[in-house]
Amino acid sequence: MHRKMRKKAAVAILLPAFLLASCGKTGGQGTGGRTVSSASPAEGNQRTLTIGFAQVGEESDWRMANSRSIEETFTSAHGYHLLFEDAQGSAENQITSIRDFIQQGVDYIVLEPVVETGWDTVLEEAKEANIPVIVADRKIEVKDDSLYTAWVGSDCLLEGQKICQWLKLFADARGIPQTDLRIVNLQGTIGSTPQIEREKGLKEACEIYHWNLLAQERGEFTQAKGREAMAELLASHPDLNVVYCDNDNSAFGALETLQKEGRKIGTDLANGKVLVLSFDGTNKGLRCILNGTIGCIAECNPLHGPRIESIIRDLEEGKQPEKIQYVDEELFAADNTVPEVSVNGTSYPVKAVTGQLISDRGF
Ligand code: GYE
Repeated sequence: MHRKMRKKAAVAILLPAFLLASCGKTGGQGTGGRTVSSASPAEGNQRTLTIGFAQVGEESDWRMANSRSIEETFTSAHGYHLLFEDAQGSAENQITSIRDFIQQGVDYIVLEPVVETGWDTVLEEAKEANIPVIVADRKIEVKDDSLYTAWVGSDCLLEGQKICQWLKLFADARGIPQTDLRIVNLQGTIGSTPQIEREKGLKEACEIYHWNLLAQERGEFTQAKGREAMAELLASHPDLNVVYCDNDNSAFGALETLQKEGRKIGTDLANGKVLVLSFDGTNKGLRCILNGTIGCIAECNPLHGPRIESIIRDLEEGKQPEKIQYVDEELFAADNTVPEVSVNGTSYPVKAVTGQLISDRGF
């Protein structure tokens, strides 16, 4: 009851701040630290919204861009007090942070979960405390969907399906029999949505096109683990010719190892090159497409700050946001050998990477 009253008051007084924000006020700078931004709304005396944000960690370029997007969105100048907690890759730490947020009586909890399961109890506690929970990036699997208000993030299954469709059509275009594809998978954090869904896309395609999935090894979404996992895979499967990396950073590690081991890297499978595929499309990832070391990248967009803010704005205005919100994403390759891919009846163009395209992007 008490919370409802507070929320109503906020609707009336926060609106002008949001309108101002959409009239060209800049996003402001990050908090400069990893914990708290100072609590002073820029305009008038409207109530500051306290946001408890439970972040996964700092494992990848994607994650760093995602954290920046959050910090640049939830600034004190825009009427927010951001409590930013970095879980260093541990779901346990995230549970502790959520309990702290509840204790502190934050207005909203934003969770980017490490893995999909294990959230029921702590989110019931948030619900009892009447604190809305917004889930972003990775998904959660809970018995009761009312434990979170909305989710925004990527369709990682679609990303996997798109990149597999590209590989299929690329092999066709180059006259490589599908059965000649010998694939290894560098897996992201086991039990996380991108790992689960990108693997599903790959395994579906292996069934349909009779690809050989030689092995899977944990790359943990990091460059260091990607490097190590690639060394093991090369030792046990020297005949591999495609590396399906669950993100750009594990691909960077894989590339280092392939180079060190003297393997030829590129799209020319017929001449013994190893074809590397990846997800994210960070600046550095796209530059690898330009220099010929990554063949294709399915974009995974990390700029969730404004998307989460728009959900919070809806809630503050008494509107019901869409429960599940997918982000539109692109597919990148060096050229138009494959002009488009088609998944479940929808066509997606393949974008040829240029220097201009890279410098125009926000991450
Ligand atoms: O692909 C990877 C990051 O959860 C979608 O996590 C995100 C993934 C992203 O570390 O680079």
